[in-house]
Amino acid sequence: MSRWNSFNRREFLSTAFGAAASFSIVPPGRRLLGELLHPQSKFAPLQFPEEFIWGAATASYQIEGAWAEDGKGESIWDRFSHTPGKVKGAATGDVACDSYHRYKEDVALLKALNLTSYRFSISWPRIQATGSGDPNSKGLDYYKRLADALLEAKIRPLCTLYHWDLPQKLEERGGWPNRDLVARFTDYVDITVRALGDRISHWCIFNEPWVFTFLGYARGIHAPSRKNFAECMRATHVVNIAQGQAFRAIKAINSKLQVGTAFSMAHCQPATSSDADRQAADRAHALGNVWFVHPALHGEYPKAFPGDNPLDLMGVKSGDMELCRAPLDFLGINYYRRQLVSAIPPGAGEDATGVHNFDAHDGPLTDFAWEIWPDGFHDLLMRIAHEYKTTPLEITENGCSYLDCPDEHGSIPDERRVQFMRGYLHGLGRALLHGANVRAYHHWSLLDNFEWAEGYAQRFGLTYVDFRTQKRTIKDSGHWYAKLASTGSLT
Ligand code: IFM
Repeated sequence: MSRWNSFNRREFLSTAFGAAASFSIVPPGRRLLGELLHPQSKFAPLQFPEEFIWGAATASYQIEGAWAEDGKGESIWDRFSHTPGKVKGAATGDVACDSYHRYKEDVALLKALNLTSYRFSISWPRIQATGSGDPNSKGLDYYKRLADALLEAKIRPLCTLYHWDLPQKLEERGGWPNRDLVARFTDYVDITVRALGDRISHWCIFNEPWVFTFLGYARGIHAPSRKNFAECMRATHVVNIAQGQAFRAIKAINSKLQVGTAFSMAHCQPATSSDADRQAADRAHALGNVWFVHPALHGEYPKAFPGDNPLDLMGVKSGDMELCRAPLDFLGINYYRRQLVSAIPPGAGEDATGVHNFDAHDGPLTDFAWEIWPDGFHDLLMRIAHEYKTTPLEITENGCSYLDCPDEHGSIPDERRVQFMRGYLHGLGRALLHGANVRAYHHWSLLDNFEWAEGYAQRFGLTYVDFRTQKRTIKDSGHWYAKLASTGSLT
């Protein structure tokens, strides 16, 4: 077991009051705590706890490239991006940031940024080209080398087992709506964790299960590009069972391994104060935020439909909910957006929830037109901390896309990203003060990279990547974040 075990066992912010107590305030004119909690003072300097973990995140398909190298099979994202018309600018992840070959350079970047955690993902078709059968040792060796380089640099590897690159062959056998995927996925997880569990102690089973089921199977704007609500709902149930079974498979290998999932979450705010909109916002929270949390922690689906949840449509069988149960060691939260929610008459498809939710646009917008509203982050964290009291939280992603380029000196002055981070980290800091048990923050992303259907048209990196030369340059925001990571002082 790696040296990170002692790190894991540290008492971070074990209770709500402990969190507040260990969270000290830089004395700007010796303000009182009450004064700091006052909304007027929310941008006062804050000191994060010494043990707080600062990190950055990426994902295999978005950075690795080497799409057909060393025995890697085709994934649904290879197929999607190679299909004309699916991705902006006909972009693909064939090369992306070429991190498969440049991972040492990327670990050096993390080190230069003073980060102590790196969230990355494993490409399933690198380990099993067709999604089943014997492992590809070259694929496993790549991730061993990456994990070793991180440990050498004293950076905690936080590894996601599935960040959307399903082996294409499994999609051809029905994809996530097919219950057979549970056994296939559990087998892949077992192989991978047996090979890497001596080096990697922290695991995320899935990245954003809502996103890959709904955008992939209901809306068709992500791979595998299907548009069928019933299939999507079945996929959500299969993913929930797979999460439970993968959790047990990992714990059977080593019960000390720390296992969670990175869930996409938005702050769901009723569009008006009417009862109908409030109830709709609760349903949006149930389906969009905790549809994959509640079955794991409580063995049941949260109420997301005006009538009963459509368990038959989802293919729920007797005994399934016990399979979904998994006492996750932490909840990963990927937070980007606030949504306004209003009630509509329930219809078919996604409308069956009787919810109309849309991105709020009251605050300033990033270059991706996503609203900047740090209070939403604070409020969502407080809600999750309240609803799932005892489970520690890690921010597994948060970030923004700005298209700033190198200036005449070769620097990337991305002041807007600095302001974004300052705002969101204040929101996070206030959540800690208010008792939320959050122990880590990972910025999305370490590098500008392949942004799914947007191709390379969005830049989320702390590091600028020139995709013609693969030259990496730390942006001004990266330098700012490096200082925060080394001091814990948010000024
Ligand atoms: O790039 C994605 C990532 O893969 C999952 N979370 C959101 C990011 C920004 O869209």
